Amino acid sequence: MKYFLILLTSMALLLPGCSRKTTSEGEPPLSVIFETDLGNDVDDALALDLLYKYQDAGKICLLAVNLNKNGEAPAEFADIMNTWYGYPDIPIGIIRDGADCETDAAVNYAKAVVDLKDAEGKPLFARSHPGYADYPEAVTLYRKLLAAEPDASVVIASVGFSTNLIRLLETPGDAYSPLTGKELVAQKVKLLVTMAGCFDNPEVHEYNVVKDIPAAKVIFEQWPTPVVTSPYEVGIQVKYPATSIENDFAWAPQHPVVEAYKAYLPMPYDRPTWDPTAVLYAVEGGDWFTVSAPGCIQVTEEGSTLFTEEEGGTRRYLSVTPEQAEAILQHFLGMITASR
Ligand SMILES: [Ca+2]
Repeated sequence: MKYFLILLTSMALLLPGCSRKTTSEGEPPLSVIFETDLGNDVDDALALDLLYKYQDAGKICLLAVNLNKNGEAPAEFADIMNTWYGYPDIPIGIIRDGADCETDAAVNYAKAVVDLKDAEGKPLFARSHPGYADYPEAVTLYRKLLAAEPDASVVIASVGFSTNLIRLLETPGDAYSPLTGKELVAQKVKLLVTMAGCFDNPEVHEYNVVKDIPAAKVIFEQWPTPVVTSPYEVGIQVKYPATSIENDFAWAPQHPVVEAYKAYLPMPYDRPTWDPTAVLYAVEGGDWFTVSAPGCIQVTEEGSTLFTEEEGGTRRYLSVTPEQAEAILQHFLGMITASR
């Protein structure tokens, strides 16, 4: 038994990016996988900042940053972020032939930050990873990581398109697990939290849904675990203030999140927290929000998301009152302004 415990401890030390120490409440940290389209809207970068701060606090173990936006820059930006925040070993998974979104933003801020140079012409921000060719496909990384986790333990926070997730469901058994992707998800994933959809206006076709409607349809209708989504109307009510981006990171001469903000839109601007609200629910649960009754969610051909209350349903969506929106904003300010 003693030998077994030593072996387990050694294995824990070898796990990437996270000490697996218990929280102050004696609970193991929550295992989280971040599924993101870094480089489109800048709120992905803010959501990632939040995740590192949850990891600093011992609340989560960030198992991976998986990208559903094509290209080298999002991966290199994620590597810059991992390195900046002191977690250079958190794995990064990439996508090939993902959703076409290259011209959606005026500027790919991930590329803008990656291209920044110092006065000597060297890359402004440090990297840890040797290069793009060595990144695993996100789907492969999911299988590897999920197979190694306890049953019903992993929370996926998905704040981009659902392409990787549908591809994961469709995978056959492999060297990591004999289970199909759908079986593996059903066994290992506790909860999928998405930033997706709009429930107070069916005429709004939310971006993360629209960019891959077939994938979103399968995820909302067939994903084999509970799904909770933070829709368009939540994040837009909690706007992260430009004053915080301009002032609270001033301790660093250059900060990758601030540089991302500067590249994305002309400063100063407040930005909705679509993705940070999904991360908040993924880590802290529903106390900050109004959580719908259980039900089902259908995705139309045009990209509307339609909720129907249903006893025993496994889909829920979030909403916020003005008071809840203000409380969430103050909570974000408290966390994000920590000097990192
Ligand atoms: Ca996003």
